[in-house]
Amino acid sequence: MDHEAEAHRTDLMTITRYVLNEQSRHQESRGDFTILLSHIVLGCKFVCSAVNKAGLAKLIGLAGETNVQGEEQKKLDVLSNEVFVKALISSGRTVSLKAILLGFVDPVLLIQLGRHVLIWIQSTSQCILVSEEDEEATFVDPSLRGKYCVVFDPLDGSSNIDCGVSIGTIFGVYMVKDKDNVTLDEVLQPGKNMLAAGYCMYGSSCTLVLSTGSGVNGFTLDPSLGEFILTHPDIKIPKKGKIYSVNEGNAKNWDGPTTKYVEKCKFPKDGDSPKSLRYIGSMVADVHRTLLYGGIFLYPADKKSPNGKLRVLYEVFPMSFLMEQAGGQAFTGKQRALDLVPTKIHQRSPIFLGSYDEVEEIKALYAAEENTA
Ligand code: AFP
Repeated sequence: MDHEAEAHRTDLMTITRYVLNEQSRHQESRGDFTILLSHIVLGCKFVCSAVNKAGLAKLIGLAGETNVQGEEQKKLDVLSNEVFVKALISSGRTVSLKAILLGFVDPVLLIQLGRHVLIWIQSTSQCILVSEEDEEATFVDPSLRGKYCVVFDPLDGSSNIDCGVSIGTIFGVYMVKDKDNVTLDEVLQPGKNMLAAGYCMYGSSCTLVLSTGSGVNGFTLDPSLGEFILTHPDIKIPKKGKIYSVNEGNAKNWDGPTTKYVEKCKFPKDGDSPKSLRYIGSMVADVHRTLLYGGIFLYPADKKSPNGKLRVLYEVFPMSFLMEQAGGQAFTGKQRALDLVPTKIHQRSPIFLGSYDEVEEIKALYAAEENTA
């Protein structure tokens, strides 16, 4: 890339311009997705700004603490949740939606629902909420239904907040099948039915990576403009990689194929060099590196957690969608991740995702184990 030329580029492709361009390719489109996305982007900008001043603004630490003025502190993940909930709500027809939504859910309760919140938001003012702690979905008035469902984790990797490590927001968007008959099944769909997915990483720069089903593009926030600018067009993951990324502290409880794969990364027998291990413990950051540099990210099942740790709807599916769109693969140990049909909104699944060839190796190890069983 010619960096000097880039620095003087005046024809800036902002994320909004990019999505509007995409929209113009679909004649039936009425701009609802663009509106929805602009609210997700706003949420990301707000969280980015809050993350950047977390220490200064006393946004780190436990929720429920009070500052010197006696005001209650909001922990960053609680604040992020609140911001996304409100940004998404306002992507509908704000006033009526708020009135209706608040009729169903007390706003304070809404903020306390926890970090993993699932939101359906329809551009014509319809909204259902489900939280990690609340197994039941909250449906808003059926007469106001629209067409999108958004699943998201507003601040993934939050155990890293207090030490300033990269964290992120993950989201996925579904289209409602039958807006006159909305049920939980709208999001209990295989990930391959997602319309769009992405993440925003709050790291040394703020990067939003998005796929609307035709490739993957990365946008970096220019703080002076307050705009996400296309900086990583048409991201393709390298076919092979030299990095593996896993919490090796769980190794004693892994199954055979995972153990064999990691052993091979460290002690290759085919004359290859050993792979490097990189593990941040923040899925957005680990997946972002994997997408750009190649390699594999794994959070396998183990004896203590037979379904792994990561949540299907708002961690596994969006990241698997992006990987496939970038030319990589995502596998659960049993099947293509995006073919999985979740039966619960907070379901977990083991996941192996990354470069095509690396995931092929894992698939072969699981197939071999199945054949010997
Ligand atoms: P936290 O949000 O609790 O920090 O968990 C982050 C996460 O869901 C995901 O972002 C990481 O990849 C994974 O968990 C890390 O899990 P381990 O700490 O068990 O390695």
